[in-house]
Amino acid sequence: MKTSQQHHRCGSTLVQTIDAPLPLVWSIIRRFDNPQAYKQFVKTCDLSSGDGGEGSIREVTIVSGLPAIFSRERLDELDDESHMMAISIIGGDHRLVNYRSKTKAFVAAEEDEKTVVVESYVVDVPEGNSEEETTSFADTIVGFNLKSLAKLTEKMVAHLKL
Ligand code: A8S
Repeated sequence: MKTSQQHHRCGSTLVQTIDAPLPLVWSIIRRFDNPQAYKQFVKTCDLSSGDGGEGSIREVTIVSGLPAIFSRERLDELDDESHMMAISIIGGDHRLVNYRSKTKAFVAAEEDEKTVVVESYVVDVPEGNSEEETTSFADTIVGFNLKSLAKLTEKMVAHLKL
């Protein structure tokens, strides 16, 4: 008898310190309906279910040059008290199958005006790929997104201070 297929999973955690206050950074992160505010690989985003709260589903299209055209994603949790959101990727023409992420924002220790964002994810390792290939691909995208979130919110702070 054939052994049941092993569900190979992998994941990692990325940390970004941002020179902007938590309420501002969180106000950008929490907009499940507007990831293109800082995610540069997102071309368009439309909600196909919900109003941006828990349980909402978004249909994301990806800029050209990447190995994917679209992604369907669900907002599993949105907690404005603990500044945490959890998202699942539930469809699309890409290889990040069963991708789930958790993003949490904190006030930096002893730095009231700084924010630390911690993003973790787990995902299936696709047939024919190694764990290392899978995490390095996802880490690159998540890392870009966090850098771009930092750049945007730091620029907003600079403008607010003018
Ligand atoms: C996020 C995280 C990731 C998004 C990946 C990892 C993705 O949007 C891109 C390319 C892909 O091949 C997969 O927080 C997918 O958005 C940029 C379309 C899901």
